[in-house]
Amino acid sequence: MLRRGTRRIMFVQGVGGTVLMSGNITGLTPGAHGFHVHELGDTSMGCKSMGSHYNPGLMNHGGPADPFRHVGDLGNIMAGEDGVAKLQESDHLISLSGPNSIVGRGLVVHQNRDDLGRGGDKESLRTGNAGGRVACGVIAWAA
Ligand SMILES: [Cu+2]
Ligand SMILES: [Zn+2]
Repeated sequence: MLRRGTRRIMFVQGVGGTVLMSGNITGLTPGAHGFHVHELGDTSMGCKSMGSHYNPGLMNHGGPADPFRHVGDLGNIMAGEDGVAKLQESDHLISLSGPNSIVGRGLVVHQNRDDLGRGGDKESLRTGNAGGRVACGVIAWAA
């Protein structure tokens, strides 16, 4: 769950293991914003203390459809002219239990578009050149 004001994202895991993500994030600039699970659910220094992309397999950065990627690489969310990103996505790699569990980790929205590892530079293979962190929350159990 990512919560800041009215922002809240729910993660639900289906029978086959696929995790469904749904919810709205408000107050963004229009356009694409990198969207990742980071390794730490630590907000002691705001979004900065959430560490790097969650990457238990020690892979390069990629996009959600890539066979090799950080577990936390969820691609981009798209905010409309009203600054609202309506999220309705699923992912097969993140999990709510087991070795790829995202519970207790950080969910981060970035300032810029994630280039999904195709930027052609070193930073692209680390962070997707998504820039600063504009919103974040700790993924936690909810009723
Ligand atoms: Cu990130
Ligand atoms: Zn990544």
